[in-house]
Amino acid sequence: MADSFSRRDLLTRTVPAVALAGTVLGASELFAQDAPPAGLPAEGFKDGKYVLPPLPYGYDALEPHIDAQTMELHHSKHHQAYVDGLNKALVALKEARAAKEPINPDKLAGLSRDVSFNAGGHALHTAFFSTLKKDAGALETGGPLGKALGEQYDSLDAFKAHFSAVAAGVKGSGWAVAWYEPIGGQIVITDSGDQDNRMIPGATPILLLDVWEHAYYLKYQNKRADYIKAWWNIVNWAAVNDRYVATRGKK
Ligand code: MN3
Repeated sequence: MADSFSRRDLLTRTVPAVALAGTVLGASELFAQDAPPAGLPAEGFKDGKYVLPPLPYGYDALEPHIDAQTMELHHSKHHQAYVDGLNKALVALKEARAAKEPINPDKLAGLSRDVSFNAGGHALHTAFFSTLKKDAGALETGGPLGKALGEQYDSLDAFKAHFSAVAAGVKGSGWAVAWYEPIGGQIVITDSGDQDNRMIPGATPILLLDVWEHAYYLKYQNKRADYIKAWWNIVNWAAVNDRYVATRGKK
């Protein structure tokens, strides 16, 4: 399982494309292609539908940094809900077209947002869970990602400080995401806005942190900064480096 998440051809590539696709009525045709636009790992879809990928570790594997109950709820309830919501919205859009009823703009807007929101949730959670591991070890500063961060942020510590500040500054629900932006070749950190807004079309998330309250509140309550600090202990840098190398190679 863990190996499959690091395979180049299975990496999440076009989350923004999914999000943007969800804003147009004809989006569901895109999802019928053999290769899903989300570039989700094979565990993320099956037989023309999106499915919940199993975690590559147990729910208690990230203790004490993230508790088992949070992991179980986050994966089996929250992530599952995004998968179900995405499938449901795509079917509803298809049925709306088939019915050939007068266009209801409010209904279409709602379904479009459902696709975008849930596709973002599915893709981001899949990538997030696949880049966590207890005792994963430090980033190799001489490796591809280590070198890039050193050149672009001066140091790994400076990058981490920047990323942590973005995560801490998320208003309401959202994510901090470090993207590889392919035109400028830069690693850019943004906050996601829920899980489908303020993304960078064409860019690939390589490191991401969910700061929705469901991701940490059972253990950390209002102390999001403590959660962010603890999370750095379980970043699977080898997996993050793999994501970076894979997407950079597609430039
Ligand atoms: Mn979440």
